[in-house]
Amino acid sequence: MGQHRSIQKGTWAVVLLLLSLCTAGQPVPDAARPNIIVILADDAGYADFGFMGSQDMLTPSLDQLAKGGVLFNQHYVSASVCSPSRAGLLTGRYQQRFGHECNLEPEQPTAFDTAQVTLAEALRQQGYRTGIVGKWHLGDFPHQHPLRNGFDEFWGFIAGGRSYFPSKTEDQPGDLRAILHNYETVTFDGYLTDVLGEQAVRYIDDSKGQPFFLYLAFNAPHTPMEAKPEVLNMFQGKTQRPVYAAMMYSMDKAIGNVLAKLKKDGLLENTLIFFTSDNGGAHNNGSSPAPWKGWKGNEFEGGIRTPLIVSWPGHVNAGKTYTGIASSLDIFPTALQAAGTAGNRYPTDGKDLLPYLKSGNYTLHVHDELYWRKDGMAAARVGEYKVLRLQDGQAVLYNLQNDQGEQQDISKGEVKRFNALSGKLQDWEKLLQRPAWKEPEDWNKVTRMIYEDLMNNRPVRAKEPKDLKKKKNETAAQ
Ligand SMILES: [Ca+2]
Repeated sequence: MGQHRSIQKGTWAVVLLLLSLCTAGQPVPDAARPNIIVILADDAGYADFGFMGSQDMLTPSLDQLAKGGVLFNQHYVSASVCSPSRAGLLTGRYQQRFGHECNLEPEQPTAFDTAQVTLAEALRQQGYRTGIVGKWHLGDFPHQHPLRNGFDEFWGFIAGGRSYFPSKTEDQPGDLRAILHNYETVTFDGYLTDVLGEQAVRYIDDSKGQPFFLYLAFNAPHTPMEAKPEVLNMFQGKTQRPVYAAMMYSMDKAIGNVLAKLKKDGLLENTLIFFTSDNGGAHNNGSSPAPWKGWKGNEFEGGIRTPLIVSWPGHVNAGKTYTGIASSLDIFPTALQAAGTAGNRYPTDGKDLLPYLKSGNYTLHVHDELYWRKDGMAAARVGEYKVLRLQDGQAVLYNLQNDQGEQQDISKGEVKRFNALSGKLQDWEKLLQRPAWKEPEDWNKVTRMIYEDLMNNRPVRAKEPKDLKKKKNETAAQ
């Protein structure tokens, strides 16, 4: 009897064990664990997309994505240049909090602060497979490598830019522009933007059976301006900027291939997709800053305001425009919340967008206050007002509600408001670390000149350091 009982007990133990194994192996319901894809363009102009009304850019895949999701037209990135914007996006924190204020030159040992939790790290903790395809630009020391910062797989390059075609000089082991697959230098054939799309599709294929995070960081349409000849032909004579248009079209096509892959595998419904550009259009790639003032490198609207598409069929409405203020810092907590974890477990400056997307009131500001600073040049957006301030205290105040072009400085007429915003900006700066590195002095000088000229509504004297030299030579020749 006793023996019988213990056999019974043993049987139950096995059954319970099997049951518990079954439960442990059972995936969390699909809806709670969507795949997450963040797609980043590099230096694209705010309105240079079909879905933003462009007449000469062809972006049918992104237009489709926007149609199936929500378009934020008052979305800001956290920096006006590549590296700090990516540091903010991937951590969900104002990157100046950890010294990542300036753009990144090679060989900066204090670049990306690896103590920060990246979105990849946080999602990996939730059981996600994590991959980056494309441009890193967060540091080139071994500890700053994507695989040391939360990514399971890396196919791309470490530098801030590179040729779109295989290059004898760039595709060399040890060159920061060379393509790496994880730690190994690899070669590629054809046009890089196409290949990034192919690698993204391959990564999705390899991720079968596991929720995945894909950070697809294109270098298009950043310089060098290089298009595929057959795509360039499509745009010759049809636009003033055929190379840029061709590069945008190729990026859109690569994104289209990723979307087609998701559709084919039945994953589109269960994938949360974000698309934006890391900063506004640059002065040297054919992008247009319209309808804004400023461009990449400064904190007028043209440098920091980029369209954001959020797509998650069944969870996020289709074909809507969100006009309230949002930030690229919101991607981190939104993705984590969607992945079934509380986004606020991490010290983020962003906010979960999902409640705002479900609210039905798409005019609500997700942020009443947003702040920027690069190399001492800073800005604050508080409600409809925006202050921009240089190191020496020169500052302007705009009311964006009736002056979206930032033309009328009202700081003298609205002294109280000007002082309040300036005070808020200073309070925010108290939270920040000193920049862990600075930008080259000639760039700092040119950027300050650009601010002064734009603040005074006059033509800019220089857009990059080489313009200063040109000017000097012209003056000497006169
Ligand atoms: Ca950029």
